[in-house]
Amino acid sequence: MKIRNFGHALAILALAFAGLVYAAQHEVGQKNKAFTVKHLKIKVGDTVAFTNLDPFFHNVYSLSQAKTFDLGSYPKGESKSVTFDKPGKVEVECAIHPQMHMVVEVVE
Ligand SMILES: [Cu+2]
Repeated sequence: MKIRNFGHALAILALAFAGLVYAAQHEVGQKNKAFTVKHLKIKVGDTVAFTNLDPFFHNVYSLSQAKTFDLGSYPKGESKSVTFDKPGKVEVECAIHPQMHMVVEVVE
Protein backbone atom coordinates (compact mmCIF):
# COMPACT_ATOMS: atom_id res chain seq x y z
CA MET A 1 0.00 0.00 0.00
CA LYS A 2 2.81 2.38 0.90
CA ILE A 3 4.66 1.60 -2.32
CA ARG A 4 1.57 2.23 -4.42
CA ASN A 5 1.07 5.68 -2.83
CA PHE A 6 4.68 6.52 -3.53
CA GLY A 7 4.22 5.70 -7.20
CA HIS A 8 1.14 7.91 -7.31
CA ALA A 9 3.07 10.80 -5.75
CA LEU A 10 5.82 10.35 -8.35
CA ALA A 11 3.26 10.50 -11.16
CA ILE A 12 1.86 13.77 -9.80
CA LEU A 13 5.37 15.20 -9.50
CA ALA A 14 6.14 14.19 -13.09
CA LEU A 15 2.96 15.93 -14.31
CA ALA A 16 3.81 19.11 -12.38
CA PHE A 17 7.31 19.08 -13.86
CA ALA A 18 5.92 18.61 -17.39
CA GLY A 19 3.71 21.67 -16.84
CA LEU A 20 6.75 23.75 -15.92
CA VAL A 21 8.72 22.53 -18.91
CA TYR A 22 5.98 23.31 -21.43
CA ALA A 23 5.14 26.84 -20.19
CA ALA A 24 6.50 28.83 -23.11
CA GLN A 25 8.01 32.26 -23.41
CA HIS A 26 6.87 34.53 -26.26
CA GLU A 27 8.13 37.87 -27.51
CA VAL A 28 6.11 40.84 -28.81
CA GLY A 29 8.02 43.98 -29.77
CA GLN A 30 6.77 47.55 -30.08
CA LYS A 31 8.25 49.04 -33.25
CA ASN A 32 7.20 52.07 -35.37
CA LYS A 33 4.22 52.64 -33.07
CA ALA A 34 2.90 49.13 -33.73
CA PHE A 35 3.10 45.67 -32.17
CA THR A 36 5.41 43.32 -34.12
CA VAL A 37 2.81 40.55 -33.65
CA LYS A 38 -0.90 41.30 -34.25
CA HIS A 39 -2.32 37.99 -33.08
CA LEU A 40 -0.62 35.57 -30.74
CA LYS A 41 -2.08 32.23 -29.70
CA ILE A 42 -0.58 30.89 -26.47
CA LYS A 43 -1.38 28.40 -23.73
CA VAL A 44 -2.49 29.10 -20.17
CA GLY A 45 0.64 29.63 -18.06
CA ASP A 46 2.72 31.02 -20.94
CA THR A 47 4.58 34.31 -20.59
CA VAL A 48 4.85 37.14 -23.12
CA ALA A 49 7.72 39.63 -23.01
CA PHE A 50 6.74 43.07 -24.38
CA THR A 51 9.94 44.71 -25.61
CA ASN A 52 10.12 48.38 -26.59
CA LEU A 53 12.12 48.69 -29.85
CA ASP A 54 11.21 52.36 -30.50
CA PRO A 55 13.30 55.40 -29.44
CA PHE A 56 10.37 56.65 -27.35
CA PHE A 57 8.15 55.38 -24.52
CA HIS A 58 5.31 52.88 -24.76
CA ASN A 59 2.81 51.91 -22.06
CA VAL A 60 1.40 48.45 -22.77
CA TYR A 61 -1.81 47.52 -20.99
CA SER A 62 -5.01 45.49 -21.19
CA LEU A 63 -8.47 45.87 -19.69
CA SER A 64 -9.62 42.42 -20.82
CA GLN A 65 -11.24 40.12 -18.27
CA ALA A 66 -8.93 37.21 -19.03
CA LYS A 67 -5.94 39.36 -18.07
CA THR A 68 -5.95 42.95 -16.83
CA PHE A 69 -2.52 44.56 -16.57
CA ASP A 70 -0.67 47.86 -16.95
CA LEU A 71 3.08 47.71 -17.54
CA GLY A 72 3.56 51.48 -17.13
CA SER A 73 5.64 53.51 -19.57
CA TYR A 74 9.16 52.34 -20.36
CA PRO A 75 11.88 53.33 -22.85
CA LYS A 76 13.72 51.65 -25.72
CA GLY A 77 15.46 48.38 -24.94
CA GLU A 78 13.35 47.66 -21.89
CA SER A 79 11.14 44.60 -21.68
CA LYS A 80 8.35 43.67 -19.28
CA SER A 81 6.71 40.26 -19.03
CA VAL A 82 3.15 39.14 -18.41
CA THR A 83 2.11 35.60 -17.50
CA PHE A 84 -1.34 34.67 -18.81
CA ASP A 85 -3.01 32.45 -16.21
CA LYS A 86 -6.57 32.27 -17.57
CA PRO A 87 -8.00 31.28 -20.95
CA GLY A 88 -9.65 33.94 -23.10
CA LYS A 89 -9.11 36.74 -25.57
CA VAL A 90 -6.86 39.55 -24.30
CA GLU A 91 -6.90 42.87 -26.19
CA VAL A 92 -3.53 44.57 -25.72
CA GLU A 93 -3.13 48.31 -26.31
CA CYS A 94 -0.75 51.21 -25.65
CA ALA A 95 -1.85 54.10 -23.42
CA ILE A 96 0.39 56.55 -25.32
CA HIS A 97 -0.48 55.48 -28.90
CA PRO A 98 -4.21 54.64 -29.19
CA GLN A 99 -3.71 53.17 -32.69
CA MET A 100 -1.60 50.34 -31.25
CA HIS A 101 -3.53 47.12 -30.81
CA MET A 102 -2.90 43.37 -30.75
CA VAL A 103 -4.66 40.28 -29.45
CA VAL A 104 -3.33 37.48 -27.24
CA GLU A 105 -5.55 34.41 -27.47
CA VAL A 106 -5.00 32.20 -24.43
CA VAL A 107 -6.14 28.59 -24.78
CA GLU A 108 -6.12 25.66 -22.33
CU1 LIG B 1 3.01 53.21 -27.64
